[in-house]
Amino acid sequence: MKYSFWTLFKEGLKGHKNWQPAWQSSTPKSNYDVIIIGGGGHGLATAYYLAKNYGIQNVAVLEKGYIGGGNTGRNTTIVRSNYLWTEAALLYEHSLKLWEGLTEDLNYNVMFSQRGVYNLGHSLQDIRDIERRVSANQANGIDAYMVSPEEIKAAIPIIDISSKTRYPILGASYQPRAGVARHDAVAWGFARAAASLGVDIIENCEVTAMDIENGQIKGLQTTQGEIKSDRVGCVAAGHSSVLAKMAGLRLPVESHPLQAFVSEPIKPILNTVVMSNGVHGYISQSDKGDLVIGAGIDQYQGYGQRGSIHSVNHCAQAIIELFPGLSRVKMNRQWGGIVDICPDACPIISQTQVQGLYFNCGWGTGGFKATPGSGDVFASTIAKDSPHPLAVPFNLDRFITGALIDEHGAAGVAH
Ligand code: FAD
Ligand code: PYC
Repeated sequence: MKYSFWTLFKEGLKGHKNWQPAWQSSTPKSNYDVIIIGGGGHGLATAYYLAKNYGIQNVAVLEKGYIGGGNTGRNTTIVRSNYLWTEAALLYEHSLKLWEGLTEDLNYNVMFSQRGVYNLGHSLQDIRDIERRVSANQANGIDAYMVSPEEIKAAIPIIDISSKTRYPILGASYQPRAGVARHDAVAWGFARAAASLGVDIIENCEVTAMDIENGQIKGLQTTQGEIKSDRVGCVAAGHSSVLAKMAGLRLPVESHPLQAFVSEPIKPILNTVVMSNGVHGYISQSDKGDLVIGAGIDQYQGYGQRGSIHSVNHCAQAIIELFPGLSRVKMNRQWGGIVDICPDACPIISQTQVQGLYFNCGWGTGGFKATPGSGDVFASTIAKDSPHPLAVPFNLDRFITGALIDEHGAAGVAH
C-alpha cells in the first residue's frame, strides 16, 4: 500500500493509531514442509526465497527471541563483495546484486546506500595484499581499484594521511558499489514479504532438541511444543554449534563476541565507509548522524552479547589515530554479538549426514552483506536437496578434503 505525504503526516500526529502490524505473529502448526531455525536476516531471507522462488509456502521460521534480535540487529551493516578467492567473491557478488534490487523486490526500503568502502593499507605488506585482492576482484568483474593517500584525503577530508602517525596510510582499495544498509529494515522487510507469501513467523520459540530417526530429521522439540518436518534449515549464527550438538554433529566453528559502538549524532562528516585491518577498526556515519564504529573480535570464546571497555578503548584509539578530529566526540552505547567463525573465515552452506537437515552458518564477522545471497542459495539447496552451484565450495566436506578457501584477509578488520 502506498501512502501520500499528508496521510503519513496525519498518521504521525495521531500517534501511530490503527497501523497494521507488518506481519502477523503465528502459533506453530503441527507440521511444516520446511522449518527454518533462526529469525535473523539469513533465516528470514531463506524462508522468503523458498516461498517466492520454489512455491514452498508451508514454512515456519522459529526464533527464540524476537525477529532481528541476533547479529542482524547488532551489526555495523557494511556490504561489499571484494573477497580474494573466486568462490567467495562470486557468492558475495551474487548477494550484492540482490542488494541492488532488494528495496523494490521486498517493497520495503532497506536503505541500501552505495557510498563505497575503503580498505586502508598501512605497510608494504598490507599494500601487496590489497593489490593482489584488487587484481583478483577485477579478474572476477568486481568493481575495485587502488587509490593513493592523496586520493583518499580528497574524498575524506577528515582523515590524517601524514607520515607521522603510528600507522601511516600508504594507500587503499576502493569498491564504489559497496556501502551500508539499514539492518532492522532488512529483517522486517524479509519478515513481511515472507509472511505475505504464507510463511509462519514464530517468535519466542526456542528449539531445544531434534527428533532424528534412522538418520532422517523428523521434527523439533521447542518451547512451544513439538513441531514436525522432514526438512530443517539451521541459520542460527553464533549458536550454530549448539544446534549441531542436538543432532549429534560437531561443526568446525568457534563462537566469539564481536563488539561495536556508536557516538552521539553529529553533522555529516563522513559519506563513505573506512576499514583498516592494520589498526583493527572501521567507521561509517549513519543517516541520523551517529558514527558507527567497530572493533576486532574478542580473542576469547563465549556467548555473552555484551561489550567490554578494553576492546572499545583499543578500537577508539585506532580510530582517533586515523581521524584525530573525532577525539572529542562522545560515545553513546556499545554492544556485542556472537559470531561463528570457521578456520578459513568462510561460511558453511551445506547438507549434513542427517537427511533433511541443512546448515547455513560460519559467516563470522561478515554475514550481513551476504543476507540476500545466502538466503537465495540456501533456499535452493533445501528445495532441491542439492547444493546450489554457488554453495558447492562451502560444503562441510571441505573440512575433510582440505579444500579450504582462506578469506582471513578479506574478512579483515574484525579478525
Ligand atoms: P542472526 O541475526 O544472529 O540470527 C540467528 C538467530 O537465530 C538469532 O536471532 C537467534 O536468536 C536465533 N537462534 C539461535 N538459537 C536458536 C534456537 N535454539 N532456537 C530458535 N532460534 C535460535 N557483517 C557484515 O557483512 N558487515 C558488517 O559490517 C558486520 N558487522 C558486524 C558487527 C558486529 C558487532 C557483529 C556482532 C556482527 C557483524 N557482522 C557484519 C556479521 C553479521 O552480523 C552476521 O554474520 C549476520 O548478521 C548473521 O546473520 P544471521 O541471520 O545468520 O544471524
Ligand atoms: O565484513 O565488511 C565486513 C565487516 C566490517 C565490520 C565487520 N564486518
